Amino acid sequence: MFASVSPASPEFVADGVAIFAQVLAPNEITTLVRLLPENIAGLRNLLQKIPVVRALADSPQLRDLLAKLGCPNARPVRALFFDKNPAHNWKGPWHQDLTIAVHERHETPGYGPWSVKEGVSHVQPPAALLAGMVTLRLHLDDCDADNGALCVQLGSHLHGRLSAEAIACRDSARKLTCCLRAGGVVAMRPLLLHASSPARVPRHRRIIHLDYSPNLLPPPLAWFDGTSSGLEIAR
Ligand SMILES: O=C(O)CCC(=O)C(=O)O
Repeated sequence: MFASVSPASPEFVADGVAIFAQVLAPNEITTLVRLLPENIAGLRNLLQKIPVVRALADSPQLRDLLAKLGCPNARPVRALFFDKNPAHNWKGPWHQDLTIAVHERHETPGYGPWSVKEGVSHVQPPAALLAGMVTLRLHLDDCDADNGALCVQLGSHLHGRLSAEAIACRDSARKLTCCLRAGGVVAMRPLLLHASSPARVPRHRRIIHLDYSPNLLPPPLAWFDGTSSGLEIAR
């Protein structure tokens, strides 16, 4: 069930994160900003709601990044929008991204617990599936340590799924604060521990978060990925 992968850069393999500058052009950022709601903390299911995001997720520029990361066959499986702004200046504690969106709930060994978010079934898959996934975070605004940049614990993705106790013990790990200009992209493994603080100087910090996987789910489970059945990513 798990696809074979090409070699990624040694830094991405070891750290679980890589930063790319100037991936989106200013006109692409303007288009995306116009399509996104103005004053919310976040939005789910962008692959289904915003066709421009669906097209961008499979665009040559993002496919090129995925190839550099050693994931040339990964397909978009989920898209989220995060914004910190003066009305929604939130923080995220240290965590790993453990949940995927699926077309329909089917009890499957190794998959659980289940939840429903905005009417869509979500589940925690086996850590091996998460380990093969990659997330691209597309930055629509400049982001520095003052406006709630994401902080990651380098190499933490190599330890699999971590318990709450293990996460609490890891605070001395090597960290990176992901500061970058609008148009840049942070690539990371979902199992990488990450957190972010409220902005000290609140202003927009808009990010489109795209999850990719090279793998199919065990049938009848299928990704909720904006295709009719989720099975199309097998091509
Ligand atoms: O964008 C952030 O600051 C945190 C996002 C987050 O919690 C996540 O990707 O799981």
